[in-house]
Amino acid sequence: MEFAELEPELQQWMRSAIKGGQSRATVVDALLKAGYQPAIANAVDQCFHAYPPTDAVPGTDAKRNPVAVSSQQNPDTRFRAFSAGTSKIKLGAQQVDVHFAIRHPNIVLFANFLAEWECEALVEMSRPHLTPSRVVNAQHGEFELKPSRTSGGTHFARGETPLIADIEARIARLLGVPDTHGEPLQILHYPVSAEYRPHYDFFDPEKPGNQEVLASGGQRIGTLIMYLSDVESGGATVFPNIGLEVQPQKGAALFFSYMSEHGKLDFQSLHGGSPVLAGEKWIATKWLRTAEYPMYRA
Ligand code: PD2
Ligand code: ZN
Repeated sequence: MEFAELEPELQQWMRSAIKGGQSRATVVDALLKAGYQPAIANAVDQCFHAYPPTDAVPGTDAKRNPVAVSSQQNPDTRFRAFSAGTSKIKLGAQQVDVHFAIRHPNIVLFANFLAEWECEALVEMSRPHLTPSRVVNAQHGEFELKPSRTSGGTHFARGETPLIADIEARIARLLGVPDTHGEPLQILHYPVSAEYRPHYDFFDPEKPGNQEVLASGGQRIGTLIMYLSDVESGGATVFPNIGLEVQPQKGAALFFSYMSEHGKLDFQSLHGGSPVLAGEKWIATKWLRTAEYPMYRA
């Protein structure tokens, strides 16, 4: 079966799956499950040849990522490398400091990423629009309410307001990934007792219910959690496999990544948001993908 003879929609799906970092086996498997004949594998090979997945590696475009190219790239991830003690990374009006940096898994805590007024503006924009947070069911792909995630949330399309566009440009400059690789900005609110139990932010590529989310923008490769409030008690972001707990601090941002340039997923990135015991917790989360994330998913 020839790639050129396939329906344009199927060609497009195949190209974005490959560009998004999906392996040959995963793409072929998804097509077989969808009812295509084994000869489809030939078309997949032709597509791999014509649109190699290396096109998807972000952070290498000098014009779009001036900060990234002037600094060291982390050999284990698709993002810049950061060292503890680096201070005053100038990003527009904000001067960001590296509070700590861990290599395996790759986790960096930045201080001063957001100004206080930006945190407060994001909270006020979101407060009237909160709905219960959902998780994607890896078996059938539906978004479901689950006791494992009890925050409320809302989201904003890329560049939806000047403030959001500015923050997204800051994230792109800091991490070295184009803003087009970002999902819509999620704003999450945790009242007392709300939590997000330990999970991975990447999608298991073997699970049928994840194929649709993977087809738009490819795999998730990194997460930036921006703390919009302090929390009186509880509410830490925890990494149970490495015994790390990060207490929210208004304006700080926690970055972690979990997919190498070769597509290897890091299972040490298991993380959660522990229950809020007193006060409330507000965060903004930006999830980053291997490839461009379509605007219409906002
Ligand atoms: O609220 C958190 O600390 C948290 C924990 C785990 C947020 C996320 N995951 C997330 O937004 O993915
Ligand atoms: Zn998470």
